[in-house]
Amino acid sequence: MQHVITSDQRSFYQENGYLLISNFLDEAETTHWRTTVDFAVQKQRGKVLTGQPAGDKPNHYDNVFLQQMLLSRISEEMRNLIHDEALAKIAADIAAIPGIQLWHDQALIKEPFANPTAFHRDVPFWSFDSNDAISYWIALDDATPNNGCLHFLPGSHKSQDYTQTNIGENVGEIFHLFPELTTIKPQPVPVKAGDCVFFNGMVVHGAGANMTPDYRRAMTCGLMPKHAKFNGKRNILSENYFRSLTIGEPLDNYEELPLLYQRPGGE
Ligand SMILES: O=C(O)CCC(=O)C(=O)O
Ligand SMILES: [Fe+2]
Repeated sequence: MQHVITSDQRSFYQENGYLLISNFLDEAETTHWRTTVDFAVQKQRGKVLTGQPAGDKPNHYDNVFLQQMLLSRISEEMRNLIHDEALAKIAADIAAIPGIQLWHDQALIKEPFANPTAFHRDVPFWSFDSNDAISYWIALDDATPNNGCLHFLPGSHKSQDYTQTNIGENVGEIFHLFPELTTIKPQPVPVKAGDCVFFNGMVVHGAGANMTPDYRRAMTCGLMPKHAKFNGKRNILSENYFRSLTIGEPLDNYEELPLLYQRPGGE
């Protein structure tokens, strides 16, 4: 795993809201991540991936990708990968924040001929408002504009409008709520398996359709700046924890939202 982040990379991230690190994982690590994700996905779904094309499910969203969430809670191997302090430190270095808690992990698998992922921001779905959340998206297969690589709107992470938009049937829905975004040229980010894209939770991003008969697999994690404040949304919080919270309270329950990295000397 590539550990060293240069100041140029940090500046690119701060300016654009995303950063591609090519060859983030070496070949053996990539194989290990892919095997671990496949295994955990099968365990959670109770069945193997059969190569069946998308388009057979009644709900549009279910034909965008198979979304297998919180795999680190059901697989020890997955937990070891996701809870790796070195990985969380890289994210903290890129985002320039002192501490990181795990918001969620998820495998996002575009099945053959899957629908596109509509442009959206992630943070508006989550239980805190912040411009410092960072996600990583590790490619387990090569991804290109042909099979649904990510596309970003550079600079769109600087907004503090946390209004939620759908990941629905219309790729461009968000542009109707935020017409100013139409002036930004979307940037496709093709990747090889083992590459990693780090991106700000407020950057607008989406992915194209999978126009191929193969899977496009990725493992992603949403990371929360340590002790971000509860905004009243439930999202992935357990019902008990959700009910115990008042708006504005720091999300400091490490059983629900594990502390992955804390900079030495940070409070
Ligand atoms: O993989 C995709 O199609 C979308 C990824 C995404 O929206 C995310 O990881 O937040
Ligand atoms: Fe997203």
